[in-house]
Amino acid sequence: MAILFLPSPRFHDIWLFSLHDLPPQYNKPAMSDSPTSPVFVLNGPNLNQLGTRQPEIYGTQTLAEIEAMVSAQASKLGLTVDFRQTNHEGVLIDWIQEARHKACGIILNAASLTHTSVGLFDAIVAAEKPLFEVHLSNPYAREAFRHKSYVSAVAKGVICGLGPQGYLHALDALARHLNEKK
Ligand code: DHK
Repeated sequence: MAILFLPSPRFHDIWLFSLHDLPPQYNKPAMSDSPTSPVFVLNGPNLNQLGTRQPEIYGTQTLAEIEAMVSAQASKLGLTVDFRQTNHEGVLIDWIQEARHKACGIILNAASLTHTSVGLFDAIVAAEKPLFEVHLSNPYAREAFRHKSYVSAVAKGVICGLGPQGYLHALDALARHLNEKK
């Protein structure tokens, strides 16, 4: 069992804890340093409807098909992916917090939350992970409210308007970034 020493408020004392007794901020192993940590590929609201949702804008591929493409590309690059979708802002923020400890990097299509969520911005900053922003469509060629992104300011790179291929480009860019850091 792992043991951690922490200084007590009575500074000359030392408290002994089992790691299992500690609050979560102390007992998270640095799994994300491991080369086997997955890339978190996170998808926001309404992307579960890909395939039938406005195909003239988002294409005809389903999210499951995109996941299969991304997983295949990841294994060519020697990476694994944890691919997820949620319609809920808080869940997306929870996943970005989780990525801090469990992922080697993040690919994020926050969908509509891209344009509204300061919470997402704060979570990305706190996660301290390389993050690539993806959009299937090109938001800059659409309504003005899509021209602002809270994600871009804290992303390593942004890929938009290339459809599902954008996820693959993001994965390539992340792999290159991780290799450069080695
Ligand atoms: C997806 C959405 O759902 C929109 O809200 C964004 C993004 C664009 C995309 O193109 O993938 O504005």
